[in-house]
Amino acid sequence: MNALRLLLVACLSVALACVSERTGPSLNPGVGNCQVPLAVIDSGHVVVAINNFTFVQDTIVVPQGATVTWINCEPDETEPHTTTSDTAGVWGSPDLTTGARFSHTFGAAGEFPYHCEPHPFMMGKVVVQ
Ligand SMILES: [Cu+2]
Repeated sequence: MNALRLLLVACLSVALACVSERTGPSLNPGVGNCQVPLAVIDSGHVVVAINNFTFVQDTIVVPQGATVTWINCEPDETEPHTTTSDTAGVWGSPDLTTGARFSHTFGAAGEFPYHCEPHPFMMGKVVVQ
C-alpha cells in the first residue's frame, strides 16, 4: 500500500515517470526517445505525455497558476498531434511532431477539456483548482 501511494505521488509530480512505467521499452521502443528537458522539470511544469494516440494522464488536476507542458512521446514518423482547447481561443498548439512540446499556463479555476485536432478521439481534461 505504501509503495502504491509512493508511486501515485511520483506520478503526480512527474507524469513521465508513469509513462515509462506503463510503456516500457519492450512494449514501445519509441517511448525511450521521449526526453523531458531538465528546464521543464525544474520549473515545476505538470507534464502530460502524448503516447499511443493518448494523453497520459488524460485528466489532470492542477493548482491555479500551474503551467502544463504537453510532450509528444510517439515513435518517430507518427502523425503529429495537437493539444487544442475544446473552447476556441483558450489554447491551441501547432502540430507537435515527435519530441515537440507545448505549454499553457492556467490562471483561472475551472475544467478545461481539450482534444487533438487531427484525432478528435484523443481527449483530455485539465481541472484547475
Ligand atoms: Cu493526435
